[in-house]
Amino acid sequence: MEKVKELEELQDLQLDFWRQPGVPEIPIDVRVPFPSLQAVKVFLEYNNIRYSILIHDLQTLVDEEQTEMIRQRSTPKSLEAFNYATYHTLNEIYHFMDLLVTENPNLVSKIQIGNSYEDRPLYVLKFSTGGTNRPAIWIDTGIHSREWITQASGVRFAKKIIDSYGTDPSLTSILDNMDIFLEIVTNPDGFAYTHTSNRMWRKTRSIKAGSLCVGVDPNRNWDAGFGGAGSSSNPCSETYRGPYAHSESEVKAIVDFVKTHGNIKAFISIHSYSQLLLYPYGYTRTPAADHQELDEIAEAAVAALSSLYGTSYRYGSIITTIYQASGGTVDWTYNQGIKYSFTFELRDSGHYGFLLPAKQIIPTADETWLALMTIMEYTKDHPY
Ligand code: 0X9
Ligand code: ZN
Repeated sequence: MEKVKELEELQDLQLDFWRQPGVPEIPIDVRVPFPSLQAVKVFLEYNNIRYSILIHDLQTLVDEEQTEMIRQRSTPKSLEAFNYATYHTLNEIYHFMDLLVTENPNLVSKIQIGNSYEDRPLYVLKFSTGGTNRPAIWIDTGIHSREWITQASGVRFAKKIIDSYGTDPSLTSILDNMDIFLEIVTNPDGFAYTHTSNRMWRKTRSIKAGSLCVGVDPNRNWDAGFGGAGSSSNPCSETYRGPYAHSESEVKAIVDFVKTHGNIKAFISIHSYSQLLLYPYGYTRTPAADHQELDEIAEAAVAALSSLYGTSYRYGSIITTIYQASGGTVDWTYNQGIKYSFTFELRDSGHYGFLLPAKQIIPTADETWLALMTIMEYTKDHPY
């Protein structure tokens, strides 16, 4: 573990840590550019570090994913014709949102909470059956742009909400008492870039004076232990925290929204991969005041998730379950008083990683939905 951290510091090898060094239960996954391959092998063997190769040729997988997306592409004129079993571009997801709103005007509306660094609109779907400023649940997907299974699942969640209202008593009761806000493409600049230029782009696309490197890790940019261990001050790092807390407009838009709304009771931020359900804290080992309760909810949510296809999830606080991460989303929301703050790492557990085959979109979203329902139902039944 300590040794691998040395590898991380060797910037000229251009390594991309898909999974950072952390707890011993979770392996470290790293993407190695071809020219660095020999050096990395020598390093691992010299230090007696065991390793195996998960993906021999990443470009082949990326190319296959692209071919399949193009083959499945269509411009649906109604939600009925929308294909949930393929990955979509930014514009296709924007189109989906418009169909959803047009066909369900009494249940869902689209609000804009700000603009991205490159001036794309930051859209949030608001599911509401009325009332004013009802207690609310927030769900975001895609804050890390390369985690495509999350935006694809977000699309599916939106459809689930619409289909479940009036048919599923539990979701119906939730929406009769609370609003749900869903931001599907939380990092649109990064997402567009994963489609046009670099499938493995994680960060925002903001430009820093004095550095050639682009982007900030939007899951290190929040004002919760900002600047602490488990985040980087180096603009070239994949975990670069940014020049100051909330420097990224994509983050600031959510911060402003949460503060202005003032009545958000559950906040769920969705990432991939590793199959985890996590709660605060990530920046400190001090347990959250509600640790016990959050742990019980997580246990129940993970059980519900597994009930569908047997997918196994681990759960716990961020710092004890994966690694220390400072400036993360849900640490900030928790410190703002949103007790039910959770973050997911969806499928898989390290076979395809970020390149999860499109065949797994529907099963992943559907099992995750059961965990979301558990958290939302609990939130509704435990007002605070
Ligand atoms: O390092 C991260 O930001 C998260 N892992 S990821 O591979 N999605 O980048 C883990 C940090 C804390 N966990 C979450 N907020 N999900
Ligand atoms: Zn992530």
